[in-house]
Amino acid sequence: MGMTEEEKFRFDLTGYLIRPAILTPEQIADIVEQIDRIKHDPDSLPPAERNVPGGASSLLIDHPKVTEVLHEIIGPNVRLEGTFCVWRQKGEWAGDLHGGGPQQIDPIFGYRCAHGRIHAGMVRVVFELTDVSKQDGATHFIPGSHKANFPMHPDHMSLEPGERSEFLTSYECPAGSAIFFTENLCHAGPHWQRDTPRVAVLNAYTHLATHWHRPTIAAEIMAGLAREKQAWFREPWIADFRTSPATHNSMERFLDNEEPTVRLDHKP
Ligand SMILES: O=C(O)CCC(=O)C(=O)O
Ligand SMILES: [Fe+2]
Repeated sequence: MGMTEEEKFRFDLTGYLIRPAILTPEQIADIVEQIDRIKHDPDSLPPAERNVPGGASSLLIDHPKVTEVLHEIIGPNVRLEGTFCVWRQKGEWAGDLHGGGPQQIDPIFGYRCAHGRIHAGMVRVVFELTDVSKQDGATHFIPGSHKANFPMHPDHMSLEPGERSEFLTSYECPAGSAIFFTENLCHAGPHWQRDTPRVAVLNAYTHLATHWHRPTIAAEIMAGLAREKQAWFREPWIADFRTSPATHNSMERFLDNEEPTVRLDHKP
């Protein structure tokens, strides 16, 4: 159980890590089918499954091969605070290189390692649901940039062919793989190159004390999740000092209570 020493070395050195083929072919097929319908025929799905993390994709919330990594690189208290799925056609893209350098995404979400332990404030987990090759245009990284001591240099920030940093890299992996990266790593979702779509789910996990993304999950999606899954979206606080000893905002406490998840009724 847990990460291997080699995985920890790799994640700390580069800022990302791939766990290949953690999903079964049946799980992959069910989630691809759900995302196809979300993007192309949402009315064919019950309301609770019309977006991630509902329906078949809910197994990604707390997949054991993901949870054990998060507990090593974020800590024992983790929340899932944002998720989206993509059906990315050739030529579509998510955006330019961002992150990396000394300022980090924000110090409270920063990457650090102390006393042999990694403390990554926010970790993105990409679940690739098709086989991906290095040329396809999946998420690209500048390895090591999560620990860079100088701001990202403009010469290394282009995604244009022929102008790319020699350090810019991507990955190849079989369908059903999880790619973990700290949001402090300089990364991008470049133009998709393949004739067949990129089908993926991208989750953002953080420390229980913090909240980067404003919640956007629809109330009917959340209501359709099992209580153990909802627990990943509990409110961001650590201790309630009205009791003695203080009450800890643990998963177990959430499961023993009727308390709702984070508020979902915000207007943009
Ligand atoms: O779409 C991608 O490949 C990456 C998107 C991104 O920047 C992120 O998930 O933080
Ligand atoms: Fe990003």
